[in-house]
Amino acid sequence: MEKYNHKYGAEQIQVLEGLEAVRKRPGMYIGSTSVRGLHHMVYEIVDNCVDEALAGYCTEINVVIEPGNIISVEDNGRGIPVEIHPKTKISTAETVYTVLHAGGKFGGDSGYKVSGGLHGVGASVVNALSQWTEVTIRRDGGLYQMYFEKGKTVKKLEKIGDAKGTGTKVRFLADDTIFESLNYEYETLEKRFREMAFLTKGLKITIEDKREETPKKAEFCFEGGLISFVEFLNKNKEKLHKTPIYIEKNGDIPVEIAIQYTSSYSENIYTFVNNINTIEGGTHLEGFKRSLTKVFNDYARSHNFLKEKDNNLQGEDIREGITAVVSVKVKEPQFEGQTKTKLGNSEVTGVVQSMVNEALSTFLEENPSVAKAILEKCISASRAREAARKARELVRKKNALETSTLPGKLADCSSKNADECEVYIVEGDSAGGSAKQGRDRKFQAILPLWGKMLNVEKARADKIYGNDKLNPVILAVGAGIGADFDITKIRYGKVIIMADADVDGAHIRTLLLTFFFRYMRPLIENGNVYLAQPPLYKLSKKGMEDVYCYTDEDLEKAYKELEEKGITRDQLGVQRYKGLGEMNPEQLWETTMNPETRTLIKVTMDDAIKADEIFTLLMGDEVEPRREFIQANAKYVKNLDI
Ligand code: 0R9
Repeated sequence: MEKYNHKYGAEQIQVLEGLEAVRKRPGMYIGSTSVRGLHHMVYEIVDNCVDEALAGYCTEINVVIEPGNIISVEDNGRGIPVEIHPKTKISTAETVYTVLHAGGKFGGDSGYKVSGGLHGVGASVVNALSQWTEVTIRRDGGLYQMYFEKGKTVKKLEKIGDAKGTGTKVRFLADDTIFESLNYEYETLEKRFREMAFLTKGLKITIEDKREETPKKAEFCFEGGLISFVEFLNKNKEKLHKTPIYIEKNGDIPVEIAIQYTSSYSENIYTFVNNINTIEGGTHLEGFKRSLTKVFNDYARSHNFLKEKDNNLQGEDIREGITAVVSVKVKEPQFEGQTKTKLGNSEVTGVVQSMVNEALSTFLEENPSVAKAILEKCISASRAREAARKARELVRKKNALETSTLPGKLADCSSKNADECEVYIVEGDSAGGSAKQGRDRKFQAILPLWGKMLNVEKARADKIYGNDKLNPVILAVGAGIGADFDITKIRYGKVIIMADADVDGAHIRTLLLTFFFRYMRPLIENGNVYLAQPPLYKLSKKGMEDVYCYTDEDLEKAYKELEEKGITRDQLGVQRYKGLGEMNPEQLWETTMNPETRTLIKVTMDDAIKADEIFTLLMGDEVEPRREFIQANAKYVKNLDI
């Protein structure tokens, strides 16, 4: 690309300093330089297209991962304005790509930007953090193009031909000197775009991965919007009513909600503000929960489901088995909380609450059979809660009689400072034995689990308290479960699941993750749950230090590196670890438990949701999806357990 020579004026120098700041502190603008931040680059660009769709001008967005990890995003909106901007004296399009936060500031008449990634910083940040960016615009019958390198204009916007229709296409290559890796995960992008399509009724989003010989692609367009979202989330669950309850109001704060009850015992409420997933909830969730509790209690009283002597149903009773998506649009959202995903705007609570009060009570009056099915479940949940309280009391009394409230199998650590303490939940007694001997007993505790675990999908809280497999986990963590869970009481800052790298290990991991997701969710949200990574292989040779490999790719890499040192494959002894129990205490310490050398994977809500989905599928009542999943995944099983 030929360099474009032009002199910088005072405005432009300020611009370059702005983008230089982005390159100096990328984390501040894009969250992180890990693969998460890399994906945010794509979301930032796609968010601009969604804004155009929300303004009513764009119906289709096409995303392509091109070979070499180049991202291409195209929309069929109005096209970014091309005329010279009166303030910057350069084209509006170049302004948007070179001035920090310009998209919002220079936006034309719409002035109502609601979509937005976690950081909402826009095109100029993506431009600053890319090796190159190419922007092509179709507008007013012309085809325009401009080109940047590391945020600097290399080729100013110029008309390069004629064009039919309107739209914007952006291609960029993220800067590999800034991001840890440029390897986009197709599945992550696919999931996000599916979610975006659910949240913007009728908008078509396509994604295609052209990096492999056989490209992967998907197309999302949901005329049902949130109704389709809830149906998707419940696809493997037994529903209590056929069609989701749908509530929509387009006032000053537009609110859209879909609700469907299932026979499961879990509560799944997903909330969004301006299409951003508010994982930590906030005022919109608060308003929704308050209204649910009030409306169902009022209905239960007025229709004799609750007698005068009966206590009111509690919120948790009413939310058992619920799947709901709550989406609000707020002009100036305030995000709070640890991950800045909690809505703080207090005015939203009342708006959501009064809207749901009205719409839901009308729905229940008009659909008495649905109301009956839901209320019967709520009442049985309230009975189970009472039974759980009694079971909990029993466990507490029993523990008070015993000398210690900690489970017998737990080898605790000596430190009582939760921040530095960690508990390894280990599958099997023999691995537990090695872990106990190998650990640093000052800050590492070991809790061996054995035998068949309880299927949490088919059990309520009353069955979990007192269950001989899960109760030790509850007691060891020390913070209760369900509505009683109190994160300030956790006894360990890290709860580490250490299971074999085989099918049984995967099963126990899924079971425990699902249990944490359903009954100790703040533990995951707070980032306290980890997966240990035991090695899969050991390469050894006399006179050479053992080499541990954690994946098949690691093994190939190690072979290559050793070959470069003159050590051939047939000179090496290869041990494939079938289970943790095969490692002696020293090996287990060195490879999996020593904080200096181990690799821990922090479990995110995404992982837990995936575990929950798989678990619902494998353990739930619906047979057909389970059969489909097993058939589709049977081919992978041999790779899991060689
Ligand atoms: C492929 C990625 N697409 C975009 O980034 C994109 C931005 C954009 C846009 C407008 C239309 N389509 C777009 N696609 C637009 C917005 C407005 C007026 N005309 C066109 C407006 O906001 O009023 N723009 C986003 C910001 C800007 N345009 C603006 F600041 F230049 F106006």
